[in-house]
Amino acid sequence: METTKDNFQHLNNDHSKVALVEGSDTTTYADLHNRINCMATGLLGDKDDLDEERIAFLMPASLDYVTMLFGVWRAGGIAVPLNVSSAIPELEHALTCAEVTRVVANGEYAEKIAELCSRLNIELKSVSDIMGDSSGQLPELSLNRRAMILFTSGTTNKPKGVVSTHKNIWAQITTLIEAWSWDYEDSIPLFLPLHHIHGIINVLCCGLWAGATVSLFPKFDMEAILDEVANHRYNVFMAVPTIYVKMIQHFESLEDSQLKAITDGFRKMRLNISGSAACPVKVYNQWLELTGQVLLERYGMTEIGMAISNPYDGERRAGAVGIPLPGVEVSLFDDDNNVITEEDKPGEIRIKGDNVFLEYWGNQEATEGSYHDGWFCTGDVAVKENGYYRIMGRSSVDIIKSGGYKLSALEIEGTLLTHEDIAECAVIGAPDEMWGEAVIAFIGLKPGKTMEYDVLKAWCDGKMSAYKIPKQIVIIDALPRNAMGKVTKPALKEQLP
Ligand code: MCA
Ligand code: AMP
Repeated sequence: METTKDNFQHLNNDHSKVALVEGSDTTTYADLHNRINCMATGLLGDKDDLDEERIAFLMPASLDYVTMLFGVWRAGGIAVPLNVSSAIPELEHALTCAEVTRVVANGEYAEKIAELCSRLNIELKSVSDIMGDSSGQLPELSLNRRAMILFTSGTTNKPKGVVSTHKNIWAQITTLIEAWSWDYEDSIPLFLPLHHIHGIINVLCCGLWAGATVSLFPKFDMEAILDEVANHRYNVFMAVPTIYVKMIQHFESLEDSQLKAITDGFRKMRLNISGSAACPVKVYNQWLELTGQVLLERYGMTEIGMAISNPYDGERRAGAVGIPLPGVEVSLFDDDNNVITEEDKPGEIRIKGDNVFLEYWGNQEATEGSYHDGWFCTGDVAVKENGYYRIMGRSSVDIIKSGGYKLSALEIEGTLLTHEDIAECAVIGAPDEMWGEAVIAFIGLKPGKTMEYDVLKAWCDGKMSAYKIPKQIVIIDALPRNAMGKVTKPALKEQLP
């Protein structure tokens, strides 16, 4: 039986290299390994195996987060990392959808979720409550076991729980280790949210698999991170396009000497990667001019990890996402489900491989609906040009990508419709230089009602994560609808102010 025991070879008793940096604290691979085993032992209590118990944790990037993720894995549980910036209704959906039985959180995060856990009858503990004093016997796990549930928005109202097995995670990591030449000497900052593949797999897991050093930041603290870049602390950098746009804007405010120190820090790196959303050619060119780095753009999705990437060695083409990663099968299909073999003809990207997720938790209908003839259907449309894939957009207008986050227009509409003055609404993503797309809500009010943007924004607070709150509202008499009564969102895009 293939088991998980050979994964993460550097996480062992004798490895004295620094695995994690958090402020002025460092943790070696050996210490991290021992801490993870103590956590796994504490989670097990008197059981031999957690048998896929769903254990959620609500914490930003930290030693505790890493201990929880790997501790749950080693004890045979399913890790459910929660979004630290979620509003309570969003956390409630995640906990109930994944049928979570235990939540782990410390300090302010424990306070935030305590009432909810008590209402849902879910045990809430801190890391120190659970951590065992020493490491006990841990189970041997087949690679086919379920390992993680991440939530992703789609063309349904509420986010779905994407279940990945240990084998999926293994495949998602090892393809990137090979394709991007991850190395023991690598050093990378991690400032992305840790409830998505980008931060969890591409940065944290790849870094620890390679034996590299990962520096943890609870959020994108631009000045602190750029200080470390100027000190030549890192040789690999991974971010969403919005972060590159923010840094380029920030550079304009710097003195020449400060700017030179930072751009030299980037220039000396071996790799800068952009992904999670389309990287505008303008940003690719600005980054090249400022830092000498040719951004490597890649394409992925929560359900599949990374699938297509520009090459590490070879031409990195602006505006394109490159070629299939090792072990990942990629094809384009037309509307009649025929494979497109010729170049320059757009079609839906479909994927096969060990990287592809197992199922949506508790939602067999959605799982079956996302496959066709054994191919996972991404809903993204691409074209192949001179051997490289270029993403053209998505087949659904109801999916918005903002700041690298995938948002469901339907979910935001569902919340807005609970406002007592709103009769109807439609949410769209409008092109935006900073965020890729910005959330705009077209709102039809009940008779005699008025609405100020700031009042609605304050009302949304606590009901949805900040990045979902519309950036702008447009009050409209009646939404445009087709003969079937469905709102025609493309017509709304034309009415954008
Ligand atoms: C925040 N704000 C926004 C957005 N986000 N406004 C519009 N659109 C948004 N998306 C607003 C806040 O409400 C606030 O407004 C102000 O901007 C500052 O917010 P803050 O959170 O401090 O901003 P930030 O820290 O600068 O965050 C921007 C960020 C962050 C660093 C780009 O959004 C981020 O980490 N994004 C990465 C997401 C990610 O990892 N995605 C990967 C998933 P006000 O001042 O008015 O209150 S995709 C994935 O995993 C797949 C597999 C893949 O391919 O990678
Ligand atoms: P998520 O579901 O949050 O994992 O987001 C996955 C989606 O992000 C994909 O289906 C694409 O629509 C989008 N995406 C990821 N990388 C890129 C990229 N390099 N260019 C364009 N879109 C991307």
